[in-house]
Amino acid sequence: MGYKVVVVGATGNVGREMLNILAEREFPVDEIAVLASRKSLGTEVSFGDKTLKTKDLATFDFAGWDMALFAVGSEATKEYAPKAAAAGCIVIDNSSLYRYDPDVPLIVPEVNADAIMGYSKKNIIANPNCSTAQMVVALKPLHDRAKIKRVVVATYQSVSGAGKEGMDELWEQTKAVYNPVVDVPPAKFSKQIAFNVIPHIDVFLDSGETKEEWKMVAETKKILDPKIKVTATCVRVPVFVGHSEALNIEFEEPLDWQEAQDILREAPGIMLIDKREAGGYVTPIECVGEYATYISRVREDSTVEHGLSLWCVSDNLRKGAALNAVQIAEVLGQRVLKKG
Ligand code: 11C
Repeated sequence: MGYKVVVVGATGNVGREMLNILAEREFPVDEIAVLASRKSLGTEVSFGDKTLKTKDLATFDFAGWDMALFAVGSEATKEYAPKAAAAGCIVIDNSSLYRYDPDVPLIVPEVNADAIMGYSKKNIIANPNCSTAQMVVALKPLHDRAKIKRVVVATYQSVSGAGKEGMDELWEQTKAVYNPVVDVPPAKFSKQIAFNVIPHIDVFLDSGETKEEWKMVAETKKILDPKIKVTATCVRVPVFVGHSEALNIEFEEPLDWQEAQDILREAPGIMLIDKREAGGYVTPIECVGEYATYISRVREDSTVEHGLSLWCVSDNLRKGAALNAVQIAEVLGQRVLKKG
């Protein structure tokens, strides 16, 4: 016996990946419903070797469904997630709406799967921001060994984080650079993204940080340890899929780079590719379609007492969103619903 699963926002980048990953990982599905907003209604999506027609989110009755994986914006989530949860369907939400709610667990299964039992307060579980998910997977095993005090992170985030429109803008602008009669002005991004980098993701806050930077701080504290200090600079780069991060980590206790490599090699969800030679590291294009968080360039940072620097890359649509949501569904199945 398996689960009755709903995917909400099934025609978007993340919704489609959720369906791919549910099928790839042979999640025990008895029945699946794929929902979309009215403008995408009737669009067909693939689930394994099946083709499914989307149904209307606005009129769907969530009663009798076990879980709903939401991959829509905060506005639609605000309207429909409480309805699903009230109908007894457990929501796994990829938006930022519930992440900071103390009554909603924010889960990265490799880091804090035990927090899942908190789902019952609202029948909702939150999925973190993509840039946080891969970072905490990398930090967790090192924190367990040597206690992290502070993290300085700079991100190099792909345009797929901004949805299909972001990907289209990079594609059209890149072509237009070679065709002077075509002009593709910035729309989704605030400046030209083709052949450029933009130090701005999500809205600006009064502090001068962007919300993306704030999310990395707040979510790391909630998922991993509220004592860890994080400062982030989040940058959009002209890459279609795969977020990269340069991390500088300060520990309470000594930890040399060889031991850190050994720890990371064994840690769940991590693939260490770290040869100190040309090409002995992972770049975003190589992680597309993969599950792992890749770590490379582990080295000592001698500017602080106990410091390491490293490079961390992952598929933002997978570990950063859809894969993590499906992993949460798996934990929910194993620990709570116990049907599969
Ligand atoms: C980006 N990280 O790359 C964002 C996308 O809070 O779930 C995901 C935003 C979020 O633009």
